Amino acid sequence: DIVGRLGKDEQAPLYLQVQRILREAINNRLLDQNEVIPTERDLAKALDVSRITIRKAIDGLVTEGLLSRRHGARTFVAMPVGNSSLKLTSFTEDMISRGRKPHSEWISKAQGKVTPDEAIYLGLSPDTMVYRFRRVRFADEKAVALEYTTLLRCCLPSLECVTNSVYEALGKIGQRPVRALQRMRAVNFTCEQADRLGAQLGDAGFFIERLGFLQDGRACEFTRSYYRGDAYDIVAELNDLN
Ligand code: 16G
Repeated sequence: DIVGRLGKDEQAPLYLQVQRILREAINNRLLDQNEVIPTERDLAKALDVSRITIRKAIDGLVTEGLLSRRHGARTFVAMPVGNSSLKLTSFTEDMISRGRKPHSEWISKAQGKVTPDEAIYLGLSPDTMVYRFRRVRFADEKAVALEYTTLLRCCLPSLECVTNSVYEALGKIGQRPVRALQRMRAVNFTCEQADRLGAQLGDAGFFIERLGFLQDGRACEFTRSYYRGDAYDIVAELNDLN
């Protein structure tokens, strides 16, 4: 029984109240990932609102990526996209392994001398040349992450080598990072981040920084990623091997 109460004196429009109830049901695992949600008719009856209101609420949650209608007409609780373990994978690989279609929108692609910040993070001398990639990353047409990458220029012959996946381009010439240091923390999106991700100002997200190292020990990549909190999860495989 996922039905909560629609607040009689609540100011929010009914469809938003319905969304709140569905969100709570999903967060509290009353509805699990991949589970079919009750039909529009049943929800309308249980919550005593019109089917149009229910449909509007569900449409919104589908657009948000919380629900999915991919399997015919039935509506499911969507699986969050995320990396399947703390392996050194790329965004493209993460999404493909989740059965999602990765795609990027480029904000910019350029080269130049390192900034003081980049030089410090990557341990480089001030006149080292780097590439900079700024992208919004999508899974099945839904914006998942905003990503800023700085890469040592000597890792790739030209900017044009990168069309989709940076790691794929690096892998082709044996320059893919083999080890990385990663730091994650929670953030609330700024206006610009929210705009790029189709989210709201202040929405919760993951901020992940990755410093990638080549086989010879040199740092080659520094990436800052802002993942939508409602579209990504981080799953780690843990061993007690000592
Ligand atoms: C991931 C990495 C990022 C890397 C990118 C390459 C995290 C937190 N970050 O987003 O460091 O640059 O993948 O992706 O996982 P690509 O090969 O699809 O361009």
